[in-house]
Amino acid sequence: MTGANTDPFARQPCVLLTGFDPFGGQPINPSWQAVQMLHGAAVSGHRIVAAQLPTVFGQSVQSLHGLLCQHRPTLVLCTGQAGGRGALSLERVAINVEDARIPDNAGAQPVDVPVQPDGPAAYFTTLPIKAMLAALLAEGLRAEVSQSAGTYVCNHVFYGLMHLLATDAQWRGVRGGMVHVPWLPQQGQPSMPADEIAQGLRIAIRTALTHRADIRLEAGALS
Ligand code: PCA
Repeated sequence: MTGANTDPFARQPCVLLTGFDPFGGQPINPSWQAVQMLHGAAVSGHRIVAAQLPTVFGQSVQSLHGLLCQHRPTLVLCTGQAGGRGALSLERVAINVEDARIPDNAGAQPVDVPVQPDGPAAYFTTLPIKAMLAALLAEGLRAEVSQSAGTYVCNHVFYGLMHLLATDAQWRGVRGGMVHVPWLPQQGQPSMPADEIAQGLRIAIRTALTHRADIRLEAGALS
């Protein structure tokens, strides 16, 4: 007997973890380098499925939709490179705008257009970002809550993900979010090694799986 039904992992709930292909003239994308390291890993009873999205408006969300249908994850974490940031950035909000400073990998450069013409202005992540932040800092990793995922392909994918999860009943209860990661050391400074990024993503996922509601951090609790 062969096929997916005999796969011992087939019935195990899964987490979909995406990274992007390189863009903007860079030879590598740290998000993809890191998520690959977690492919197949078991975290809190879930199997991690890592997948690459193209840095292309439109196609990236179509690809993500296909992955949702194929793997039917209980949690989705999209990751992308944010050059210039020195910490793992837990994104709070996806906004309904595309405003590209550089063309995407297919040459498109939308300016001031909505991701979804009939969609709300923004979606909040449904992941417990404060609990994730506290766990990352407790393990000695650099992390922060970010109030903007930008207006390029990462925000487009984050918004597209949250719109799918919010509007299609088949994804009821599926939670989603986005983490921006720093450059790798060979790309410039500030940076974070790929294995450290992967370790942080594993902690972030474990915390998200074990916290349905977020925690409240008092002012100064983490400083
Ligand atoms: N970062 C880009 C898109 C792909 C990626 O890795 C962004 O922040 O929008």
